Amino acid sequence: MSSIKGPAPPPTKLDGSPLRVAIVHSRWNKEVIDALVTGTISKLKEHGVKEHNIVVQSVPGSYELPMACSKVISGSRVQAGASATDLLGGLNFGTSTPRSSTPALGSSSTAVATMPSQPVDAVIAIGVLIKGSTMHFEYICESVSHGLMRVTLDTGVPVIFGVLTALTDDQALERAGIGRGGNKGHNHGEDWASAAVEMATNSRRWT
Ligand code: DLZ
Repeated sequence: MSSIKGPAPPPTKLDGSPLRVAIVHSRWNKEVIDALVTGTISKLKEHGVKEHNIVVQSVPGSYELPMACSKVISGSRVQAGASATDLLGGLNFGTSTPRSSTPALGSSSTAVATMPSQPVDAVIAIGVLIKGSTMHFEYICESVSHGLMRVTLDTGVPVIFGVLTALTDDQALERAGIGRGGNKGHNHGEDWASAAVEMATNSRRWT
């Protein structure tokens, strides 16, 4: 029997061509993060978001996502930026240096760059939390979800909740479309991209 879960299609066709979208992702659980970020970028482009209007920023862990999203929205100076081209072309970042000399995504070496000053229409916060043997997971899940909602409501800019809160490695892998053992699952980054385009479009209409 097929599942009844998942998002229904939007009421109108999504057009991302006028939009500017930021992706802020953590670097914990990199294999899953990389798949989610790649799926998100591909779907944004499918919806017409132009590559130069996709801004990518990384932070150490999910706990740092709310602050980074807030800063990205306020256009403040941030630690590192990347274009979609850099990310897809080998998961590197750094817009101003040649690809061969840019550090890999997840590297401890970071370039300092200033976020472009144009406002973003939506931010997609991507993180992967996997439950361990302590209460760390619960505390981070709770603060990150509340923090991201607060940024959304305080700024009026949609912040999409792209944080997997998985109980096992397999749950995380399947939700990034890279599941093992016959069930690849579905890449939730695609859904987050669609939600970002829909909410950014709505938010332009609603103001
Ligand atoms: C410390 C920690 C742990 C245990 N697990 C995760 C995780 O599964 N996913 C994730 O994104 N981050 C994790 N972190 C790091 C915290 O989010 C944060 O970066 C550090 O506590 C520093 O503030």
